[in-house]
This record gives sequence, structure tokens and C-alpha cells, in this order.
Amino acid sequence: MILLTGFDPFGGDSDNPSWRVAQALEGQRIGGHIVVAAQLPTVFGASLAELARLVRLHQPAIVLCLGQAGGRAAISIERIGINIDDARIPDNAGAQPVDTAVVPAGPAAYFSSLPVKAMLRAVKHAGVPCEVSQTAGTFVCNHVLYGLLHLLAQHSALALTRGGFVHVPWLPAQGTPHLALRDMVRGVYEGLWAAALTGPDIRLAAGATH
Ligand code: PCA
Repeated sequence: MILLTGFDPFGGDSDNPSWRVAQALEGQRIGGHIVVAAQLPTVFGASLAELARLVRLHQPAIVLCLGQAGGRAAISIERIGINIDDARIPDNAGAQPVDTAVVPAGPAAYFSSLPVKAMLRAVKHAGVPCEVSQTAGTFVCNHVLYGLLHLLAQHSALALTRGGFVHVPWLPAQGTPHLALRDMVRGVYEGLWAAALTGPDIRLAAGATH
């Protein structure tokens, strides 16, 4: 199966497109995998605990976590999760960690184990704006990406599970730049097909991240 997560609204927003996209793809069949959608709380610690519970329970082939990145104009496929929590705003439980590790004594960073370039190509081919992003920030989304990749790296029972993260822009009602929900859904759908059908990542022309 494919575990596809989104977050609840945070930072004063009343909506979070990441959860809408996950819900829209619930039950789809992609490359022989059924999509199961789940919501994570925008809370340091609790988000990761819930994700770890779901990953251990389902042992999915693919875990794709989605998050909202206001201010970005394209679907961004994250390449890397870093071992730092450094929050500009409080999370939904009021916590605002500054310069603390996601995993004390963990490695500095992990690369996504999803084929980011193959996904980029597939999303763009579908006509949806897309880019590879070199940072998922230092808020709850990066926390979840780093924690997911650490979990997958640590447990041999999860050796066949690949994981990564995709940020989506605001919906039109939330601000500018934005993307229509149907384009986000189509983009993530095509990206998941590429992830399901691609083994090791493909290489595009040098430095092709847009
Ligand atoms: N975006 C935030 C956390 C939850 C979400 O949807 C982030 O980019 O860290």
C-alpha cells in the first residue's frame, strides 16, 4: 500500500491543502498499491509518533507525506530532511522549539528515498508546475520528513519501505501564489505513479530541478 499523509490547518489558516489532496486520493490504486490517507497533527513529536505508528502497522511500500508551503508557487518534491527543529511560529500544541535536534545524536540529514527526479518529470509532464526543493524548512514538515527517513533507516523490517515528502502551495482562497486543488491532486497522483514504477532515481540533464 501507499501511505499518504496530510496535516491539519496551522498558523491561523482554516484549511490545509495537504490534507485535502490526501483525502482526494484515498482508495486509488497506483501501480498495484492501494492509497491509504491519514492526517497528522501539526505538532512536533505527536506528528512523528502517529506517523511511526502507521508505518509500523501498515509496512507500506511507499510513504509520501504532504504539507502546505505558503509562498511557493509549484508542487515541491523535497530532496532532504535535516536534523533540526527551529520554529518561526508555535505548532498546534503551542510548542516552538529553537535549534533542537529531531533525533539527538542522529545523522545531520537523510535524502528522500523516493525518486525525486522521476517524480518531477512525471508531474511536469502532466502540466502541473513542479520543482525539486532542497529544503523542507525547519518546522513540523521537515521534522516529519527527517523522522520518517530515520525510522526507515533504523528498522530492517522497513527495508522495503521508501519515503519522502512533497510540499503543495496554498489553495486560491488562502493567498497568492496558489494552485487549484484539482491540479495538486493530479500532480501528486502522477508523482506517486512515477514513484511506484521507478526503482533507483533517474538522472535528468545536469541540475534540472525545475
Ligand atoms: N506545513 C508546515 C507544517 C504543516 C504543514 O502543512 C511545514 O511546512 O512545516
